[in-house]
Amino acid sequence: MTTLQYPARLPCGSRVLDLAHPQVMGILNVTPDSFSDGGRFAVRDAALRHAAQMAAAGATLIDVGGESTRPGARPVSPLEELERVLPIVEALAAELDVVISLDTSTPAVMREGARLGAGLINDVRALRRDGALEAVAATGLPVCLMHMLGEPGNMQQDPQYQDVVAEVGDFLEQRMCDCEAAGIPRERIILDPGFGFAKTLAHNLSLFRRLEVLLGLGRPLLVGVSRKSMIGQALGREVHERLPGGLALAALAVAKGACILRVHDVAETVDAVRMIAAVQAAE
Ligand code: 7PJ
Repeated sequence: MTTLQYPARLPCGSRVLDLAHPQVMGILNVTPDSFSDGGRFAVRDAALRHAAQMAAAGATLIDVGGESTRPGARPVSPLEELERVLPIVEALAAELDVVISLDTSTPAVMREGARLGAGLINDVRALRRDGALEAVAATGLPVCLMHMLGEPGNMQQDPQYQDVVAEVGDFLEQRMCDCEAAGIPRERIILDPGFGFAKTLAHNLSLFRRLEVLLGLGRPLLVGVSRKSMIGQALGREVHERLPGGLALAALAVAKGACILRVHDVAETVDAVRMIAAVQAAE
């Protein structure tokens, strides 16, 4: 087993994450148009039930998102995002013993969500919206910085890299410096290469193959590949047929040192993680 380059305990508001062991983050979409669950969980009670199921299945984080990042998705106003997300955050924080992660790029959602009990900010735009660095600094919460070029609407228009791993690493290092300058210390940062964001299948596969290189940045890695089109394209599978491919990638990510897995299928992923732990605990 590799030794950690960072402290195992990550304070997330009122809770603490143990990064010495891989943690599973369950995805809770509260967008009516999310591609893989068709917005079925948009209704508040259904969202809460789904979150409780994921927590019971072993998720230690629940990632709440109110803005679809699917290419071509309708833009959501900050007010609409606040109205979708905040009641869910407040209810989850009161009811479940998990870290509530907020999948948002919107400063007002970051600030209000933190006030209502969120423990982590997860931003696919890596705090590049006006006011986002300041908002996260003010919350004192940890943040996941994800790599993406452009915006979700145009990111898949011919993305190009000379060396995808080096360029993703340079971007994340630069964003960490920008965070530090804004008063967000490195100790609060989680990094994510952003699979499927401004990347072709070949880029995604190269990045995954050399994922461990990003551990050199000295911060915990989050990997999100659940049901993504890189699995669909590699295997020729529809969204509902991508679990085996996703579990293979989850296991590989853990072997390469990732410590948070962002997934739809929590119970299955927790079993994969537990199986790896059982082998690693053997003599
Ligand atoms: C990711 C995310 C990811 C992080 C989405 C989807 C698209 N946040 N939000 N990493 N993906 N940190 O789930 O397919 O990969 S939305």
